[in-house]
Amino acid sequence: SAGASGGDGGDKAPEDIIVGFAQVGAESGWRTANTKDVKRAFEDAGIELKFSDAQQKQENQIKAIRSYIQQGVDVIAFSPVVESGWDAVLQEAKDAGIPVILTDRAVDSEDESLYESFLGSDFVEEGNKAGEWLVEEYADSDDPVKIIQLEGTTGAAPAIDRAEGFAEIIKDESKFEIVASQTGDFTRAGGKQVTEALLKSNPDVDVIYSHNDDMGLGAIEAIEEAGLVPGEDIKIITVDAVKDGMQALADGKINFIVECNPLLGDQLVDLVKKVVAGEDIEKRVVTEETTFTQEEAKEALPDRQY
Ligand code: GYE
Repeated sequence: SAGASGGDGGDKAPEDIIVGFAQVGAESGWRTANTKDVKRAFEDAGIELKFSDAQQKQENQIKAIRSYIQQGVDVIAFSPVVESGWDAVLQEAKDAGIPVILTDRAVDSEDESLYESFLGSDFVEEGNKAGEWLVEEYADSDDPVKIIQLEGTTGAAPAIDRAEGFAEIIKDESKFEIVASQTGDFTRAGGKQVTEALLKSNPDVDVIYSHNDDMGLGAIEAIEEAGLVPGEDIKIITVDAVKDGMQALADGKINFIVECNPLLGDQLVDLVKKVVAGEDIEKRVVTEETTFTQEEAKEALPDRQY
């Protein structure tokens, strides 16, 4: 392929490769596990990793990417905080001959030559799985089911796709109604604050669908402070399956979790090596994931690493 296809030859030893990684931030347990795994994988591979944390701000990520271009790194990897607005900086990387690998989150650029590959989960599928559990859970009742949705960061691929995937499944049954949907920015504090406010305007809500565990954990605090029992008075579905989420699931406070795997480090290293060697890589690498019920969480918890 032309342009930023990487590789100044296939003979670069790992210790001669430099990768710049522009991380979203440290907003959630998922993110912490992801950062740790990426750092671990590059260290194991003996590849130098320059790491930056954008504190959930796109402008910081763009700055970090520009600085990696200036430093002439071999590969840039990043997890775009939002989907839009990357064309200019990606073009700069391409012009500099530096290949880019999207890690975890996607961009909406129409020109796919601006990046080599997108490694990460299928967020629409995750939303589907959340919806399917709900449909099954309420299969025997025709009563209305009122849902509050806690959205991830506005404009982020996982927020857009998890909403879409969920809506796709529940739309066929009129008893399901999303009575309120607001962003909690993927943080525990955000989830708590939004739930507190939305419980006041929707005291009869049945279900909370949260785009990640952390916001769901915040919602649990708000529900308990309102004198209600999470998992019983209000059912909770989340996405991620980090340890704190799994613990709450095992404790009966969350009802169902769709897994999103943060351990992308080894796959990223693999893609980096191939790109540097000038090999063709797949444009889309999807991570494999499962789901957990309360019983399954109890079984999985002792071995859960993150
Ligand atoms: O689900 C959430 C994190 O992009 C898949 O970002 C990731 C999401 C993850 O803040 O917890």
